[in-house]
Amino acid sequence: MTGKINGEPEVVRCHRLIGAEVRGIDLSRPLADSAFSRIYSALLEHKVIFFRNQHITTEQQVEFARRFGPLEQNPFRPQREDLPELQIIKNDKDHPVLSTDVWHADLTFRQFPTKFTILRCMQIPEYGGDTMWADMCAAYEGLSPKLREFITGLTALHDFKNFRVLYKGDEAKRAQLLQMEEMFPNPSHPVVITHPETRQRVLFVNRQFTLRLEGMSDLESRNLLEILYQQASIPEYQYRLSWQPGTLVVWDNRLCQHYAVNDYYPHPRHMERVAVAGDALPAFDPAAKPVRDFATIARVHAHEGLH
Ligand SMILES: O=C(O)CCC(=O)C(=O)O
Ligand SMILES: [Fe+2]
Repeated sequence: MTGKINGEPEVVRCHRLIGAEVRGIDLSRPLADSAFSRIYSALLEHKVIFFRNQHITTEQQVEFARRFGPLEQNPFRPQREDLPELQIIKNDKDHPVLSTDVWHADLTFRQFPTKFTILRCMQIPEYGGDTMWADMCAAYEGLSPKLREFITGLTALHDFKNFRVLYKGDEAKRAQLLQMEEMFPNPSHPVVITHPETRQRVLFVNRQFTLRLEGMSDLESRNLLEILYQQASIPEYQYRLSWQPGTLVVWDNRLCQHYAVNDYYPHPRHMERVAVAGDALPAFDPAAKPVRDFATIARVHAHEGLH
């Protein structure tokens, strides 16, 4: 990186619960540790943060992403050969959206699901193509106390479900699928996790990758999961962003889920994506005290009886 070092960022809240804009930062220039640490705490506080007008190189995006931790590779997305940590999400007439239009946290079919995702817009479609995020702390806190108590301690199996369509066809494809199944045997994750840094409780099941609740019948699991999935669809818990080329977003997959709105086909939309590898997900800890009472607003909202 060259040029004048960045000053301190300005963080502008965009929503009561989730989403903030980081201003005054040019990611093509050096970023002091103090400025990065302000960005990192904004990420934990707002769950998803965005920067406008970052007309940077792919390498600069990767370099910025590495500040958040070691990067992971995504087994199901096209990558740049010389830079396997980079995934290219390019949709057009011949490449319809694959499964990003379902609420999810990234790669929960892994034993250690993705921690952070760093996504940058290269090309916007003629219209549409927004992305939405849902606050999964509010999703948890907005459940009735009885249901919160019931789901505490439950675990769920996860699977790369929708990506299985990539392996339809001949013998070779089936062999590849077997390999993927061996690489990603259905992990079991707590239904409610405690975020390792903020200590918030988070609802951690998602429609895209959760397979079933353990220790329950199929019918019970399906119906209870449906109630839990619906929490991500509550508008008050959501932030929706319209992209511009050069918009760069970072989110914490342990605090929120996302949904790429699929309303622009067949127009082209192009994004570059890098993700930070995760580690163990701590289960619900009854003694955990959120470092700040982030969730109060969600709880008050639920108690107003709106849902
Ligand atoms: O294309 C988008 O807006 C989001 C895609 C997505 O799900 C991801 O990058 O993890
Ligand atoms: Fe995703």
